[in-house]
Formats: sequence, structure tokens, C-alpha cells
Amino acid sequence: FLGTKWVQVFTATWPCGDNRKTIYVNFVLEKAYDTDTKIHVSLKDGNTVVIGPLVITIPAGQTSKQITFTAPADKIYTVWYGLVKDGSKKREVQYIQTDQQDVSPPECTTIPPPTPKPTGITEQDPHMTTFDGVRYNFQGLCTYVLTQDCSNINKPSFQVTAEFRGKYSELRSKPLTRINAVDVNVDGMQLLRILKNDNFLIKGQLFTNSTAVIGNGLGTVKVEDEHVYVQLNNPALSLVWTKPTHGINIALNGPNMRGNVCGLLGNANGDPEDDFMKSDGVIVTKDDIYEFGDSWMVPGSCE
Ligand SMILES: [Ca+2]
Repeated sequence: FLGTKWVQVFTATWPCGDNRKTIYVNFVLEKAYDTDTKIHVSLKDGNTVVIGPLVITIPAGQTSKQITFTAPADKIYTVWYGLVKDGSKKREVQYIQTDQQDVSPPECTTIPPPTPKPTGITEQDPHMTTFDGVRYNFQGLCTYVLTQDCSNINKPSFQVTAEFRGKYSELRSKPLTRINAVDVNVDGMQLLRILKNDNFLIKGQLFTNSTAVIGNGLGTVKVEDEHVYVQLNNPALSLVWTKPTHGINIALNGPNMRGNVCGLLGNANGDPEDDFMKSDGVIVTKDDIYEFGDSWMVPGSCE
């Protein structure tokens, strides 16, 4: 155990009063092709890349794809794009800005109170620290709920799950586990998946070593120095993935989330005594950690 590492949470990029616009850009091919067309896209302010580069795909058989950028208003941006050097290389593509809309800054409604945010951590073998500060070890070989909306346990509005997988070492006779992927699901659908190599998927689309905006003002993802920094506005979560330790740090940013979450990282109600609550609501002690942990297993997810 190398100790619990606190990492700086990616600060919100939308301070109150910062006027933003969502810019809709349509990429249009001259005709449909029988393979996917991949395009590198960046949004630049002068020579500064504001968003990107990201890779968008116009699927085979289709001729256009609309993407959105959300960036500070009252500026002139350049959309930079180029075809990926594969089968797409010689195709004709143009972009059209189709619309833009004002965006109200979401932080104005989700400013956390000026007390420390509850932060839950799991890393290495994995060692867990709940939102209320309880440390424990849990070795599983399945996918588990780290935290989720607990106001409606059968239909959580959001769920953060982690895939625990074996890590075999010559120095040890039994396998250890560590986290290989983290998923954020919203209303039962996968919004974001962080992979162990710092790549990530947004709604199934793969991003490699880049920065991306998620949908229309839903959040941002930034990869920097072997960390993946995620800022989500709804649910109001910050996540930091630390590649060298396979660690994930989760902060709850919405004031209404405290006491209304459950999972391996506890209920964030400020009381460390009740953190080992199983998914059936029964509270156990550290002696029954596997009973607790297994209750948060995602069914059918075992190695
Ligand atoms: Ca608690």
C-alpha cells in the first residue's frame, strides 16, 4: 500500500457569469462512402486550441455528422479539421456552422457549499476510502458500484461502476485485483468509460489522448500527465483517473448528493459509522467486508 494520494480535482471551467455559446457544426461529405470517414477536429482561438483535437466519424453510408462545441462567447473561433490518414484521406469534406445558442452557466445552480467536498478514492489493490473517510481493502474480480444515486435504488439517475480485474504478480502466490475501467452511467445508459490506458469513450465513441466536451454542456474530459480529469455537470461529479496507480478519485459536487448516494464509497452523510451499507440497506461491519462488497457487484460482470 503506497498511501492514499489526493489529487487536484479539475476545477470547473464554467464560472458563473461566463457567457458561453454552443456552436453547432455540420461536417458534410460530397457523397456516401462504403467505409467510415474519420476527421480530426479542433476549435481554435487564434493559434490556441480550445477544444480538441478530437476524431469524429461519419459512418459508412452516411453523408454528414453534426458536432457541438461549447466555448466562451464573444470570440471568433476557427474550426480546424483534416481527414485522418487512412481510407478517408482522399475524400471531400466541408463544414457548415448550422447554428449557435447561448448557454447558461450550469455552475450557477450547482455551486457546492463552502465546506470540503466529500471525496471517495479507490486505488492500487484496490484500497478504498469512502466519502466519509473510512479506509478498507476489497479484492473482487467483477464490476462493482463505486457510487450511485440512492434516492431510487432500483432506477438510479446515475451510477459510477469500476471493473476490478486480476493483476498477477510473480512475487505473490495469489492474484491481486485492480481497476481496469470506470463507467459513468446516466439513466441506465453508458455516458462515459475511462480505460486503464487513459483513453476514454463518450457514448461509445473512442477518444485517444485528447480533450473533449460531452454533449451539450454535460461536461468535459481532459487527459494530462497520466491523469484523466472529468468534470460532469449532471450528475455533478468530478472524477480523476490516475493511470500509474489505477486509482479513481470521485468528488460529489451537488449539495443534494450528500446522504443520497450509496455503493462501495458509502453514503456521504458525514457519518463514518454507517458506510458499509449493503445494497439491501443492511449495515454490516468491516468483518463482513466481502458481504458488503459483493452486494454492490454488477450482476453478470465477473471475470
Ligand atoms: Ca456515512
